[in-house]
Amino acid sequence: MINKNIKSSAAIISATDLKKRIQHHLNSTLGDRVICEDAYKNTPQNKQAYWQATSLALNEIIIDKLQASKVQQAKSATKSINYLSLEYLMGRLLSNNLHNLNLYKSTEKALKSLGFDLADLCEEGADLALGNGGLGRLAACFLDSLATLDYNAMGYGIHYQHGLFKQSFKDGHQIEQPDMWREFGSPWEICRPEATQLIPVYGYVEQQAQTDGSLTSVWRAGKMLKGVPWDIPIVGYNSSTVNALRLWECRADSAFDWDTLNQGDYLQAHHDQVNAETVSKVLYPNDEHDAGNELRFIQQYFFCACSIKDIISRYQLQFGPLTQATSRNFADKVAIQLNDTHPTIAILELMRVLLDEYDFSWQNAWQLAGKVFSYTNHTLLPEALEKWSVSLFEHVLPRHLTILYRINEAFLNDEVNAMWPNNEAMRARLSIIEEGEQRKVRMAHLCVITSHKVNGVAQIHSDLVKKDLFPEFNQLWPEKLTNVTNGITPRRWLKSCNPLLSELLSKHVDDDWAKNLNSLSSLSPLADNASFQKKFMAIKHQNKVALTTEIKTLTGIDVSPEAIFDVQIKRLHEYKRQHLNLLHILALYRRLLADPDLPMQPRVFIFGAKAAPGYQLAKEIIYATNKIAEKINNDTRIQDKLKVVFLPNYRVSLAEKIIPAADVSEQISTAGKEASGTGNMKLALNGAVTIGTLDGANIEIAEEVGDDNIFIFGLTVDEVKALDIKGYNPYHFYETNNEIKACLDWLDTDYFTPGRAGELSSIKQSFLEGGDPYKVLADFESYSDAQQALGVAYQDKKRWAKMAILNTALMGKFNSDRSIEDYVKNIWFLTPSV
Ligand code: CBF
Repeated sequence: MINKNIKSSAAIISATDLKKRIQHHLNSTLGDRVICEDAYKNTPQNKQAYWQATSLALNEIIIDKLQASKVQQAKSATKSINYLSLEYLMGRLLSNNLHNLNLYKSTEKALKSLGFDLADLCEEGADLALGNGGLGRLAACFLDSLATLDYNAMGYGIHYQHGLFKQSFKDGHQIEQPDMWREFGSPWEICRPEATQLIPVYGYVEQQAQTDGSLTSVWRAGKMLKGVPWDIPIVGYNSSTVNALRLWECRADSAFDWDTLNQGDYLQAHHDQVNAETVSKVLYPNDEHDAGNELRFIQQYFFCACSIKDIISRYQLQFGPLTQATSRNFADKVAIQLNDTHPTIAILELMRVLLDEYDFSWQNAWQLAGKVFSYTNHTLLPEALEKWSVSLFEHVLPRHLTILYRINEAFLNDEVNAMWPNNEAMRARLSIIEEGEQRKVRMAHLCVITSHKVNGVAQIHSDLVKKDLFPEFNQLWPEKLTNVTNGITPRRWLKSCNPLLSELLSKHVDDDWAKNLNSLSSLSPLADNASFQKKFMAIKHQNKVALTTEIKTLTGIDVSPEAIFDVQIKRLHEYKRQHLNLLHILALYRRLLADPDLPMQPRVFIFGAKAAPGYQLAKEIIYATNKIAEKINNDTRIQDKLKVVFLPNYRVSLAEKIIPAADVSEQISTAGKEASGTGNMKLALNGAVTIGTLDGANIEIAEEVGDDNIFIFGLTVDEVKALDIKGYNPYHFYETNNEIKACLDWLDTDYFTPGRAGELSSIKQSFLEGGDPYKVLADFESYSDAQQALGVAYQDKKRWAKMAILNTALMGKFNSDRSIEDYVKNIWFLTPSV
């Protein structure tokens, strides 16, 4: 009864054919790299070669589909969405692509006949970790959905030589090492030298007199960069479409300065090239804004400029010259989404190109920009809202700055003045330029002023964007600010990462749930069914056993699959409050030491998180967690009732192993701080029960699964605000709650760091002297109570199974296909090209 609708490649590509293709790549493309004798079969070298050959064989099939999609998209002349994002957290591609093409089974068979296990080979691929966290992973899920739904889409980003750093622990401390995802190339990429772009930068602006007496600004650039595109095919699930993610690599315009080389100065001759290459060298390992960093600013400009030129040339190739007369058609055929403010310069670049290279009038250029651009806001945190100094703009992009000034002038004089006549305070508040000792450009203001739509990423977040972040803009343009709740692709986050559960679901759901995730709701009546509960929980148990082995391999720690697997996996940040979790672990440990027979279900607390290298307190929280884990895990007095595991190098592929095995999902940010979260959706979809605050998408998850199937605790957004207004005093909790006091004081001792008292004190200080900006102490008691209730619920096997099943069954809303359809209907106005 399952997957009746799959229109797959499997029908045309058999295991025998795949085997031939794999062998061909082993023998010719890879230059016969394999050692055939049986004794060498499973060496790392051979496994790498087989992984590569399998990926190459698959990519060949994918590229055929990519070409066919291009033809189809041209034929249907559909509007395209161009997604501009500085980050794409793609993870590994082999398993996902095989699932999306419905070729997993036949490839498994082909490899088996060659003596290899496909699941094992999938482990060989490096993660494409070209992003930091939620924002980059969201972009990856959206690309999957766009191709699945047959929309004409292109993702644009940077071809970083090094993605997000690799994390290891040395004596508990985070160590960062460079990520080498494509040291020897990647089988998924296609270089497109024919689409190379030249990008001017630096220099000065000259006023040139025209024959009619007017003055025109002419940019005399100081340097040229070369953008070389690499395409990664994006395969739709059970669809005919393969789109591309186009990543720009930066090179020097000319490889050598031959004059200098001839004079014998070899190093100087390489100088320009090295400079240019640094632009796409490394992803900035920070969720937040790197203010004042020229290289980051050039990264943003470089990829925006390459992408805008590429969008225009792709348009012209298909629809003919772009002129003022055809500009309406351009707006009908092209939409550009700005993923956060990182690609804001694309607005200025489009304006510049239209004005300076296509002879558009100001009015026409501005109108066109408004029609094509829309912007997604992903955070309210002030430190993450980008502001670049005017002097940096002037130095790097002098022509763009003149355009920006003109946009601002028109906005203030026409729109602001019409609504708030002669109101200087309002002009200052809404201006794109922030005045002060150092004048700054507010990138978000430029985005909001230009875009026809601005969206937040969960209902509460979008409401706060309207109410707190941009209330005046909302007053000016009440239709502009809107919501699109985030989503996740069920292909990667269930079908591919949890094969056992997928199989069970497919047996009971009369539809292709990996596409129509809402159809899982038909499982709801089975939530009480004893036999279904047994099967569902047996799979959870099997996944936990598998994770147990992984934990042992990665950390040497033994954990029992009978314990509750309680998971917090996300970037390390104070607002996400990994330290609230840690404080509760300390409290549990104390309670167990006081009464080793305390009746409680054994718990394994599992963390995965990278801290930005410059974020000291985040790194100290990692260190403290590791040190506390060491002590707890080796304390025989507590009879293995408590274990703490910090898995190193958290990334997409590790998430794919943790999520299917999780019982509990920790979503414990301070209310109002997490815009949406998407890990919450992935974990719930795989049957983990959430313990969380009324923040971000947790609120919508609670609405879907019902109050009985989630553990909500803590202050609400309004209560957090009220506390701030009243004046929050963390000492009150320290002084009145004995458990909090004892746990915090423990951090000052050398109990967890023998002979080195005080090493963990900074966390306590952040709560007390630091003012506890994220209200950890205020929420502790309520969190601890919710944890207690959760522990009790887990012991009731039937109750827990029901909760877990309902979480899986009721996640339909969080399919990223639904998010994409929301964008399509309200923002992009696309039609499918098939
Ligand atoms: O919208 C996707 C995600 O973006 C962030 O990660 C971000 O970088 N601003 C937010 O922190 C998440 O809440 C959000 O889910």
